[in-house]
Amino acid sequence: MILLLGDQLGLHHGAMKNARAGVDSILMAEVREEASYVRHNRHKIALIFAAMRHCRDELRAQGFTVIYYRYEDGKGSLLDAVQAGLQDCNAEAVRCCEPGEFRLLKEMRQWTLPVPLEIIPDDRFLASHDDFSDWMRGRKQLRMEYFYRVMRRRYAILLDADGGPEGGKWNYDTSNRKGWRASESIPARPEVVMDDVTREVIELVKREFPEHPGDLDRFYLGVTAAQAQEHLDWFVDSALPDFGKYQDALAEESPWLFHSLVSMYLNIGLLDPLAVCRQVEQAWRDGRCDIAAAEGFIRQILGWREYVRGIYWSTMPEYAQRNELAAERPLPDWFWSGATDMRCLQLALEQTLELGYAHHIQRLMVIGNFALLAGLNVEQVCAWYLAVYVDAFEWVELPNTLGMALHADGGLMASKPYAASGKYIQRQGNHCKQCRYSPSKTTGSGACPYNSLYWHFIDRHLERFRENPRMNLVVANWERRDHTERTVIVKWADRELNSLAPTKALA
Ligand code: FAD
Ligand code: DLZ
Repeated sequence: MILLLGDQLGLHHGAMKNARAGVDSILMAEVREEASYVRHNRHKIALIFAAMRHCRDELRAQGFTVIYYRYEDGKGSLLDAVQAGLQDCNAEAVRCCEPGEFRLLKEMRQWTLPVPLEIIPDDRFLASHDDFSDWMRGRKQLRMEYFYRVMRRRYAILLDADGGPEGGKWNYDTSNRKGWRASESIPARPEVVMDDVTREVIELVKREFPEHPGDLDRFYLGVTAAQAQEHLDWFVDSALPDFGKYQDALAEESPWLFHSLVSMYLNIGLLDPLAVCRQVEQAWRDGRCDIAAAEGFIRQILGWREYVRGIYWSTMPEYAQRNELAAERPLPDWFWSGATDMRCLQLALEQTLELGYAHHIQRLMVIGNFALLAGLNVEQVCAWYLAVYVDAFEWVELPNTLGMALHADGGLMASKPYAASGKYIQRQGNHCKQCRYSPSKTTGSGACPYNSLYWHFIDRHLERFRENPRMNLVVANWERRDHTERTVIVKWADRELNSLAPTKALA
C-alpha cells in the first residue's frame, strides 16, 4: 500500500515511482491533524484537498486502486488512515516517500503497524540530503551563491559552450532591484475555471475551518498538474520578461506584480523544478526574455529552494529552537487582521491573510523586516508564516523565516541581517505615498516606525554587529551620532514597541 501525502502529488516521483496499477493500492487521506496543526490558510487546505481529489480521479483512470478518505470520513490522523486502509487491502508493506516536515517524519518513525513501513527518499528535489552534506563538508560558510554554481554546473543550466555562465556572470542580482513607480502595466492573470470537485472542496473548507484565514470567494489556484502548467506557461509568456527587473519591487497596484505564483505547485508536486528551470532557460535561448530575468528566476528554484531545504534537513530538529538575537516580544494581534497604519505592512498582511500569498520582498523586507526590527518572538513568527501562506511547508518556511528574515540562526544562512529602514521600502515601491507615516522622519508624530525601530535594532545588538565586518558601516553611522540624538531615537522606538498589543489568538 502506497501512502500518498497531500504535498506529494507528482505521479512520477517519490512513492509513486515504479508503482504498479492493479498490484499496489494507493492510500490518500484528508485528515484533521494535517489540516489543523497550524491555522493553515483556507486557500492552502482547499488547494491540497482539491488537488488530492483530482489526483485520485486520475490514478483511478490509470487503473490504480485508490483508497480515499474524505475529510467528512472523520480520520483524525494519517496513522488512523493507514490503519483503516490496511484493513481494506491485503498489503504486505506500506511505502511512503519521506515527508517534507520533520514533525511528521518523527511521528512516522514511531508508528506501530502490522506490516513494515518503508520510507523512501524524496527524489522531487535536485539535491539529495547526501549531495547537500557533501557540499557542506569542510566549508566555514554555507553561502547560497556557491551552492547555486555547483547546481548550475551539475544540471548544465545557463552554461555556455565552455561550461562557463551564459552572459559571463553567474548572478545578475544587481539588475533585479528596480523600484516600482507604476509606469508599466501589469498583465492580468488568467481566470481559474473551477469544476464541481473543487467547488465541493471549497464549500467543505468554508464550513469546517471557519476560524482560519483566507477568502475562498477569491480562490485563484490551479488544482491539477495541467492547470499548474498552464499557469507556468502564462508566466513565461506574459510576466517573465519583467520578472528580473521588478523582482524586488513593492507595488500598491498588485499583490503579485510579475512574480510566477508557482511555489505552491512546486511544493505539492504539480510542477517539477528541473522542468520549470529548463522551460525558463529555453525562453531565454529563444530570445523571449533577457538573461537577468531567466537567471534571476532560475536562481530562486535551482539555488534558493534547494539550498533552504538542505539547511533544514541538515540542522533539524535543533534549528527550530534557535533564537540567537533573543527575540521574545509577543506577536501583535494585527498580524491576524492587517489592522496597522503602516501601509506597506497593512497591504502585505491583508493579501497574505486573504489570498495566502505575498511575494518574496513583502515576506522578507516588509513583514519579516518588521518582525526582526521589533524583536518579535521567533517561534510565534515562524508559526504564523507556516500558517498563513499557501506554499508553506516547514522545510522551506523555517529557514526562510528563522534564518533569512529573523537572523535567529546567528548568520548560518545570511552573513548579515536583512534589516532596513523605511527608506528602503520607499525606494522599492509606491506604498509610502499612500501612508500616513513619512519615511523621511525618524521620531515624532508621523515618523515611519521602520526608521526608529531600525536604529533600536542596531543599538540593542551593537556588540554583536561590531564583530561583523558587513555591519561596520552602519555601526559607525550610529556611533557617530551624538548621545542625545541616539537617546531620543531609542526612546521613540521604545514608545512604538510598547504600543504593540500581543496577539490573543496564536496559531
Ligand atoms: P517567484 O518570485 O516567482 O520565484 C520563483 C520560485 O522560486 C518560487 O515559486 C519558489 O519556488 C522559488 N523561491 C524563490 N525564493 C525562494 C526562497 N527564498 N526559498 C525557497 N524557494 C524560493 N517559499 C515557499 O515556497 N514556502 C514558504 O513557506 C516560504 N516562506 C517564506 C518565508 C519568508 C520569511 C521568506 C522571506 C520567504 C519565504 N519563501 C517561501 C520564499 C519565497 O518568498 C516564495 O517562494 C515566493 O514568494 C513564492 O512566490 P512565487 O512563486 O511568485 O515566487
Ligand atoms: C498541508 C496538508 C493538509 C492541509 N492536509 C493534508 C491532508 O489532509 N492529508 C495529507 O496527506 N496531507 C495534508 N497536508 C500535507 C501534509 O501536512 C504534509 O505532507 C506534511 O506537512 C509534510 O510535508
